[in-house]
Parts: sequence; structure tokens; C-alpha cells
Amino acid sequence: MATTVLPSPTAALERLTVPSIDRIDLVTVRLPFVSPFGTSVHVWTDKEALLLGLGSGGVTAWSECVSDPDPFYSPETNETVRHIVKDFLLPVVEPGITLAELESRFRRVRGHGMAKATIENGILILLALERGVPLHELLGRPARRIMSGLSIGLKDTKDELLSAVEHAVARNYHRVKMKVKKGQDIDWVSAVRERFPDLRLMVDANGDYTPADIDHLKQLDAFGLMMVEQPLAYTDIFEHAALQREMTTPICLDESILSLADAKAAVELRACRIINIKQGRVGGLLEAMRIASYAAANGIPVWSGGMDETGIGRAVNIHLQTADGFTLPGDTSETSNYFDEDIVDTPVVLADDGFIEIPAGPGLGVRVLPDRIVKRMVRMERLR
Ligand code: OSB
Ligand code: MG
Repeated sequence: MATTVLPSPTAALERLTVPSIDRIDLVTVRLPFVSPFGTSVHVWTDKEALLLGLGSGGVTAWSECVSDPDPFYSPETNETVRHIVKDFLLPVVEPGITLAELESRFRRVRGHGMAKATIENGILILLALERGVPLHELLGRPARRIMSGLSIGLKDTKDELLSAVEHAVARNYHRVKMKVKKGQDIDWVSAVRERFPDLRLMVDANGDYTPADIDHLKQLDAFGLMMVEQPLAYTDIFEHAALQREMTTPICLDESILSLADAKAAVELRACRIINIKQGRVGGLLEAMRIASYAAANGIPVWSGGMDETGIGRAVNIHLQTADGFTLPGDTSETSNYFDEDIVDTPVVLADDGFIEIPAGPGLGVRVLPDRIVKRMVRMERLR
């Protein structure tokens, strides 16, 4: 299969230059979830997020790292990010160099995409603030309303699951994703499907199955799902290709895609028909846009994943979804689904038709509230 390559969607962005940065803070906040978020790999009861504050003149840009304190979704953790950011990435950030040069310096550090994304995104947000333009405009993209999607964690009972889905339907979410794991899958999907025959529904296994489960997974084909996300191992592409040959339901890869090169391998091997792009997992907004553009050119729809972010990361994902290729609803939900009280001032809410407006104003368009940061802060380190 010959894949199609379009002109780079990031060429102009790569020519932007790193501004001078006179203040750098690393702040860890911990926000309780309104209810625990269960997956096949872990149950999270709160969001512990590492925030990077970049100050230049009177302007401060806040960027949120998507890592967790634990390595259960990704090998990176808030502590590995702190280490890599402080000791290897920030030392090569130099005012005046282009973002292309920055990315090339970052490439010497292998992996650690979440750490790289935190800095790259912070710089982009800072540049947008300095120019007084919204982030999506800096990215070269016109404003548009963003589709919504809810990710429902594993529940203790089917009744709890059904009432969560009912809530999503009542709010007019554009699609519903439910987590599954071995032993909590077919019957649970069947219960939802029976009650909501027309719902745009998908499942996410976070890598809980093995190739020995192919016959079991094929049962999912009966439910008209939009896709099954990351059924097999978090590092795998090859076995997913074998599974995709056996299943009619499209496979969507999440954990396995860490770069444009991974996306190309997955598409060429036909390991998936859809890609979940988490800007943090792939090293930042530029690589996310490259993957989206490559996928679009090859008939692979993409959507923006989420990492239960606070309003900072949530806003980044919203701006990103103005980019070409984001044609499916992502894991972009209302703030109230996760937090009673966020650290930014305009919570994400759905319009009556389920769409989300891009927050207006320079940068992310949301105001980071210093008193809320202080209230939720569990650690703070001033680096400059
Ligand atoms: O696999 O997409 C995932 C949350 C934490 C870790 C992994 C995942 C998720 C989600 C939630 O599904 C997405 C969200 O609502 O932000
Ligand atoms: Mg996932």
C-alpha cells in the first residue's frame, strides 16, 4: 500500500522561534475526581497533574503534562517528567532557536513524549499569549465548534453503567465510550446496546487482551460499535493487524502510537482503521498535527484522546481539534464529569446539541486561577 503524504501542516509552526523565558515553575496539583475512574489497568480517584509555568515579561503560560503519578497507562510518570524536563529538556531550550531546532534537540532524548509535549505546548501557548491570538489561530486553524464524547470508566454494576450512559445521552454527547476488561465486556456491552440501540458506542480495553482472545473479541462485532480501542498490548502494532483481519469492528490504536512513524507503521500494516491522538503521548501539538494530517490523507479518521486533564490540558485538546483530520468525536467531555471545582475559570460545558465552543481569547482562552492552584498544590518548584 502506498501511503499519501501531503504538504507539512506544521511547516510554518516549525519556523516560530522560542521566546525568552524569565520564570519557570513546576507545580504539582491534586484534584479529587467526582467519582473514581476505573480502567483495566488502574482505578484513579484523583488527578495529580504536573503543571509547567513559563513566564516572559508580564505573561505567564501554563501547560499541563498528561502523565499520572503512576506508570500504569504509560511508562512516563510525573516524576520521570520532572527529571527529564529539568535535567535534559530545559537545558537545551534557548531563546531564538526555531521550533524545528527545538524538536531536533529534543529528539536526542529518546522517548519521554509527555515531558517534551509539556514544554513544546507551553512555548506555543506563550507565543499565542504574546501575540494576543487564540492557540488555534497560532496553529493556523480557524475556530470551529468541537464534538464531544464521554469516556465512562468501569462500574461495579450494570445499573451504574446504564445510568452513566443515560446521563451521556441526556446531555447529547456525540458518542459514548465504555471501558472494558477481561471478564467485564460482552455482557456489559450487550446491556448498553439493548437499552440504547442507536447510540454511537465504542469500547476501550487499554491493552487487556492477548492474541489468544481473538475469538472472544470477535463477539464484539455483533454490537455495531464505532471501534474497539487498544484491545491488545500497549506496545503492539503487529498483533493488532492480525486481529483487525479477523474483526469487522474497526480497531483504534491509542497506547501503541507514540509518533508519526508509529502511525505510519500501523496504517501500512492495517493494524487499525482509526487513531486516537493524545497530544501528550506523541510529544506535543506539532507531532499530533502531523499524525492527523497523515491519517487524513490516508483515509484514517482520528480523534483527540484525553487523560482526565484539568481545564488547562482540556483546553489544549479542544484547540488541537480544529486541526485537519479530527473528524470523529474525541474524549472531550464536560469539566463536571471529572471535577466539582477546576483550576481554570471557564469550565467546559456542552451546548444543547452536544458541541463545545472553543474558549475565546488569547492563548488557551481559559484563565488559570492562582488561588485554585494554591488550594490544590501538593508541590512547587521554581526553576528560574
Ligand atoms: O485510554 O483513553 C484512555 C484516561 C486515563 C488514561 C487512559 C485513558 C483515559 C480515558 C479518559 O479514557 C479520557 C478523558 O475523558 O479524558
Ligand atoms: Mg484509550
